Amino acid sequence: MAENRTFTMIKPDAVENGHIGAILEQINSSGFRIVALKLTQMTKADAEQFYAVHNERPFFGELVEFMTRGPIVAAILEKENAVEDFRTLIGATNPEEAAEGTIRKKYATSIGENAVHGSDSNENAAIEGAFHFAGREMF
Ligand code: FUP
Repeated sequence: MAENRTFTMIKPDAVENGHIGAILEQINSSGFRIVALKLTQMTKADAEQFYAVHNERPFFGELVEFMTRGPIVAAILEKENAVEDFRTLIGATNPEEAAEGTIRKKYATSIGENAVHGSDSNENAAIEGAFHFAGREMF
């Protein structure tokens, strides 16, 4: 995947709370182009693989439970400096520490249920995008 792309998920909490439209609008109006997009639901095995880096952490079980409890919106986004700029747009992992106006500040309810995911490196953006999308689903 190109270096100007990142991967995001609108997580089950934000989908349940009706925030898909508002979050996509904020992403678009912040200069990101949607390259791939779908409503989907992760299986337990999917979530365990996606978050394998966290599998020793105390919150791993809850994280897998949460991420599989309902549909998510998966998307690949394109913009110059996409990974870093998208992390700025979503704000800190813990919404209490997230800057005013960020997506997590506005829509997240807790550190565990924090509304959106954003890749933390170009390498992980490529891995995570390929996890959710086939080549012919990316534009
Ligand atoms: P981020 O890169 O901001 O998504 O944060 P991390 O990769 O550190 O964490 C991934 C997910 O694990 C978070 F979105 C929510 C969950 N998590 C917790 O539930 N508790 C924590 O203390 C840290 C992370």
